[in-house]
Amino acid sequence: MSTHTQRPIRIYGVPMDLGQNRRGVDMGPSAIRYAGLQKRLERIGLTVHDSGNIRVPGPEELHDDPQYENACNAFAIAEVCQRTHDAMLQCVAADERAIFLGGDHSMALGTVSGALNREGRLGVLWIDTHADFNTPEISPSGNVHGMVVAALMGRCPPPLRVGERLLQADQIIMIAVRDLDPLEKVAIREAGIKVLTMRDIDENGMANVVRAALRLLGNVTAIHVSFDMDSLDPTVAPGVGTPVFGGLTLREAHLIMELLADDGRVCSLDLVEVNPILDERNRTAEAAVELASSLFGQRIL
Ligand SMILES: [Mn+2]
Repeated sequence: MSTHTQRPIRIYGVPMDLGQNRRGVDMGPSAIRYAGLQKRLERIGLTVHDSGNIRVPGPEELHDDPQYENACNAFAIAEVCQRTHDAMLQCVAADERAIFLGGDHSMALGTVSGALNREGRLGVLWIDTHADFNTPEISPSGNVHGMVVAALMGRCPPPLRVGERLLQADQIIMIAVRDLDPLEKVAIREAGIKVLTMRDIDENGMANVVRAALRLLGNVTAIHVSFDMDSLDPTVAPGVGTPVFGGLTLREAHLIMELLADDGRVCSLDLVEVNPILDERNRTAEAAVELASSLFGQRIL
């Protein structure tokens, strides 16, 4: 097996804001590129290609679109996610690693469903304040970015199915969760998904939490990291649509990435929910770039 760490990296933007109701997150890919993502990765010796953005319609174009009850823009989101899925399949076919820049988290329906086609068995690390495990039946908001994991497991109605493979409960570990809706909490317990919460991090320390996650994913050959920037505390990442205090410090987030880099199995990364309108001088996008460079091999010493 050629080591993961020498394979080139392909970047795509998914400027989608259809999965939630605050404007601005569609500018996330520009903000992260402006913060110097490609240069930072090249500086650590990586070959990086940027393929530009996946085509995403603006909400203004969707006035006449059919709507699914309590899953806003489900049809349009699914179309974008199908294109995102196809882009990920190309990365898989070329044996490239991939970074997808959001956009809101609903785009992960495309990235993860595509990554499930990697050779061997895929594991997913979902690093997020929220579990994104609602379904249209139980979602308080109807926002699809809060349903992605349920959709990936085949628990959402047909518009929210992309690709042929479903994610299994033992293929995903959630880290840094601290804000669940009441019925979502019940659903996630019943589904048997392993959730490593902020309390686990407080009690055991981040290094032990990440090592536990990697042990639980011991039988996977490739790992997709879905990093929601709202997992960071709003004092370090203010530019997100749903800030919740009590989040990760920048160092805790770096440590996740550094330990994953040492592990060597990471094949793809989502960086989602950067909202430049709500940000302060692009610091959330800059944090995203720093974290990506740690994940792909930047070392302090
Ligand atoms: Mn999320």
